[in-house]
Amino acid sequence: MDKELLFSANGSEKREWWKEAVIYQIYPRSFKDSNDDGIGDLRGIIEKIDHLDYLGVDVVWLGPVYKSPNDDNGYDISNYKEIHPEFGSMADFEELLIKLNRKGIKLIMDLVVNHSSDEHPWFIESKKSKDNSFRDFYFWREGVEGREPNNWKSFFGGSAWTKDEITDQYYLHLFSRKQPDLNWENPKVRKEIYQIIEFWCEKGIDGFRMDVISLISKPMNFNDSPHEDFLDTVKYVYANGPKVHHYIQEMYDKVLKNYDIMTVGEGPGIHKEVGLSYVQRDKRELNMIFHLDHMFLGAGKLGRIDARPHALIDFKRLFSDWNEAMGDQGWLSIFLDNHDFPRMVSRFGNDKDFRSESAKMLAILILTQRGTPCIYQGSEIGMTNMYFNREEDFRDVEILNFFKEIKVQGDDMENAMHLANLNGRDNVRTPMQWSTEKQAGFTKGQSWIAVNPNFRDINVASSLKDPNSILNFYKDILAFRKTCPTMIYGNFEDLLPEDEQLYIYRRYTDKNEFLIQLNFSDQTIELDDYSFKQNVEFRIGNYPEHSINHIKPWEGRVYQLL
Ligand code: TEU
Ligand code: CA
Repeated sequence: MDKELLFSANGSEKREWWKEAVIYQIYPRSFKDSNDDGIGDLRGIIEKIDHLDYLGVDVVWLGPVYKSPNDDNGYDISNYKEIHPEFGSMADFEELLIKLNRKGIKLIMDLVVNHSSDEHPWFIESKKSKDNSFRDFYFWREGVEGREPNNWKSFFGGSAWTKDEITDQYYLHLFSRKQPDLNWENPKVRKEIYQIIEFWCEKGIDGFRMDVISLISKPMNFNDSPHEDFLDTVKYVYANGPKVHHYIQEMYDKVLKNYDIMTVGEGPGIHKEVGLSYVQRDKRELNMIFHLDHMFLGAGKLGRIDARPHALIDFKRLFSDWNEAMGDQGWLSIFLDNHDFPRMVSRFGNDKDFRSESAKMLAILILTQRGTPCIYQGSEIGMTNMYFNREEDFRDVEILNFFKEIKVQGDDMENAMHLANLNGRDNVRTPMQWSTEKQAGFTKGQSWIAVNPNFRDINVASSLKDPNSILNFYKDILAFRKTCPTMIYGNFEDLLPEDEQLYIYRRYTDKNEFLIQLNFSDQTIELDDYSFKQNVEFRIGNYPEHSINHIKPWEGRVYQLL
């Protein structure tokens, strides 16, 4: 069938390459080490382009590779136009881009401009004096009665303000104290940032994942947050600020509109009432957003670090609500893990008794929902969370600060370790597991972070040899999605919203209809109540056999209605 015709779906929707693409997220530090210093790098990624090509992904989201003191592993940038020597050179970057493009794979970069590193020259200047020309590149405020300017808390624990002795004022950092927030109110800051965007677009990259873009506009009165719950403070004080859309539209007008690029905003605090405002078609802002509502499901009073199990009904309702919020005007990227959240098969599947089945079933979910799927490195082989036995094995600033707070408060360190292992970010930063060689073939040096000992059973090399591996299932379902415009442009409807174990939904246009059935339980479930009467054709599933009268534990399947 003619590609144009194939993808016109129900004809009303304009085709967009970034809607049809599947993104693969690389956390460069943990992907592949080429020079045996124990740290992943650009040449390591070049070595593994064939893996990406085999899988059939269309876009690589490359995590930050800029100069950085690595307080937050590259999300604290000290030079936006220089490649960190740990990752290689600008020539390595340009070679990676060319070689990806030769395989028809695009590359988007991580744009981290809500904050810089405190080692960025801008901040080094800014802190020197109150009348320094870079002073208002950041937010500096007087303390109040010897205390911080307000009650804002950092995502990484403690106050969001740190006092600097040189000028005896506090500066704002919503993340670590080494990540001072940039003052977007200052047109000079915005001008510098648009220039950085242009610099990378001129290199030929294909877009940006915009880090915490929802936080760039602060309420300039800096009043105390009235919210007890930190996540409410994020939603209603830090995020969706008064000028956030003005800034993004200016960014679009000044630079984004000049390139055929993909822009995906990461949006802590973006809730479904405001989601469309960032991505509305023809609104000169972003193509799509990663909302985080499902990732914060079950978050306790300490935020997501003490997330409790959540009900499938709540998970399903979120997907339906967000589909409704986007309608045919907006667009999402669909994901179930990334470098900030536990491994998807551990969090949403059953990584003990049904690891392979549930990993494949979750792949069906992210590849049949309405939105641009994003696969995080290692999910394609069903990598799992890891248990770190010792405090010193953790690497993530968020966790290390959490442990410090627990100790200061004299709280239960054992429980803190349990929570860190359950919900911490180090889980998803263990090295990509390439083979059964030492350190999973990631490095011949000493890896910067422990390798998951289950690499002997879970690795790319073994997966390639197994036609029923998770990897080969991802390859198959990615290929299926490419032949199926309804999975991209079709409408979505949850057919069983109140069921506690089953997720059954349809994707449809005026020409085609697909039924997706997912069993989020360890039980086989009879389907006589839900079995459909129409004739159906089985398209893909994660078990060798299937029956329309029952669905097995963690079974997922896609039928086309005839
Ligand atoms: O994460 C910001 C964000 O969405 C947080 O909620 C995130 O989940 C983090 O774990 C705090 O709980 C982005 C990046 O993805 C993250 O890696 C960075 O640490 C952070 O911004 C600061 O740049
Ligand atoms: Ca290296």
